[in-house]
Order: sequence, then C-alpha cells, then structure tokens
Amino acid sequence: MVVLRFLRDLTRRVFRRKGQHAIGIYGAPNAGKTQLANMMCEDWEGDVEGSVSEVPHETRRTETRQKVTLRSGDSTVVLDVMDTPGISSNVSIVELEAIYGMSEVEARKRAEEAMNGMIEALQAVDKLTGVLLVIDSTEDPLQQVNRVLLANVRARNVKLVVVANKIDRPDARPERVRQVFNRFPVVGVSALTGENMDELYRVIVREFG
Ligand SMILES: Nc1nc2c(ncn2[C@@H]2O[C@H](COP(=O)(O)OP(=O)(O)OP(=O)(O)O)[C@@H](O)[C@H]2O)c(=O)[nH]1
Ligand SMILES: [Mg+2]
Repeated sequence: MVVLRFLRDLTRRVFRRKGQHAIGIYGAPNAGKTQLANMMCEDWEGDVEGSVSEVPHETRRTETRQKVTLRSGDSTVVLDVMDTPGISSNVSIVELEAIYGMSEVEARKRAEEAMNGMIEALQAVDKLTGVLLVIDSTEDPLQQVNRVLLANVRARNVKLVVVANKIDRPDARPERVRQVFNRFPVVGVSALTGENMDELYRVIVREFG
C-alpha cells in the first residue's frame, strides 16, 4: 500500500515537471518586452495582455499568461509566459518628471513600484525553464542591466535566448547584439511588425521545449 502510494506520487511529480515550463521576458525598460508578450499572445491566443508605452517602467508587476501553446513545424510546447518590469540600476524620478511630465508624487510612486517589481522579477528567475532577454537593437547591448541579467541567468540552471528587438528601425544593429552574445542563440525580430517572429518561435520550441 505504502509502496503503491509512493510510486503514484513519484509518477505524478515526474509528469508534472515534464509538462511544466515557464519562461520570463526580461530586459531594460522600453526594450519592448510587453510588445513581445502581446505579439506572442496575439499569435497563439488571439488576444493581448499588457499595456505598452514609450514611458519607461510601464510594467511594474510581473504579468503571467498561463499555458500558451506554441507550435513550430511538428513540435509544440506549452509555456507560462511572464512579462516582467524593466530592470535598471536607477529609476530616475527627475526624468519621469522632466521628460514625461509627471508630478513628483506620481513619479515617486512609479519609481517605488518599479523597484519592488524588479526585485520580485529577479527572484523569480530561479523557478524558470528559460529567459528571453529582450534588447533594443538600436542601443548598446553592453548596458549594465544586460550584464546583470546575464549573471543572474548563468548563476542558475536557466536557458537563455536573446531577442534583438526593433529590427524595423533603420538604426537597428542586431549584428552587434549577436557579436556580444555570441555564446547564446540570438534572434532579431520586430515585436511591433511581427518580422521574423516565426524564427523566434522555432528557437523557443527548440530551446525551451
Ligand atoms: N519600432 C519599434 N518599436 C517597438 C518595438 N517593440 C516595442 N516598441 C516600442 O517601444 C516602446 C516600449 O515598448 P514596451 O513593450 O512598453 O517596452 P517594455 O520593455 O515592456 O517597457 P517597461 O514595461 O517600461 O519595462 C513602445 O513605444 C513600443 O511601441 C519594435 O519592435 N519596433
Ligand atoms: Mg512592459
């Protein structure tokens, strides 16, 4: 009886782990993480998830879309997809006030929520199968934030795929991202126009399936 119960519990645990995959979308503020999460949800679920904005720290709590089924060729993977708040070493209240016209109270509140959201998001890396690191390919890929994220991923047993986003922009340099992250799969996409998303799905299914 005891042995049977043990075997049943063991079987359940093994199957649960096998079928469960969660991936996190990480990166600097404004890299296009929510735009990418929305594009994935639109492509595979038929609707969108989060609010996109040119104002940094738009996402301040991790949003998870459960059980998104992605297909590429004959392969399928079911993933929980987490859109996380942008990671940055400094949330500038002055910038939020001066450039984005917020009141001091609004800017302080946004900054505090952003910092708490970042801590929560970095702690969650432990529980993930994989990370999509989104980089705005019109910017320098060697930013501190990308190094911090890379160190976090490496310290744990989490797979990494780098997304060089915004390739629709004339000043995009995805080849520079590829050069810097040459030890990892790098896929250039536009989360805005959907360019090259099929290639990203192929790599996600291959790496996180
Ligand atoms: N041209 C272009 N713009 C993009 C692309 N992806 C995102 N954007 C724009 O970049 C801005 C930021 O996009 P978000 O998806 O809100 O960025 P985020 O990384 O979620 O930002 P936070 O939540 O603040 O960390 C918005 O104005 C988007 O429309 C893209 O592939 N091409
Ligand atoms: Mg966002």
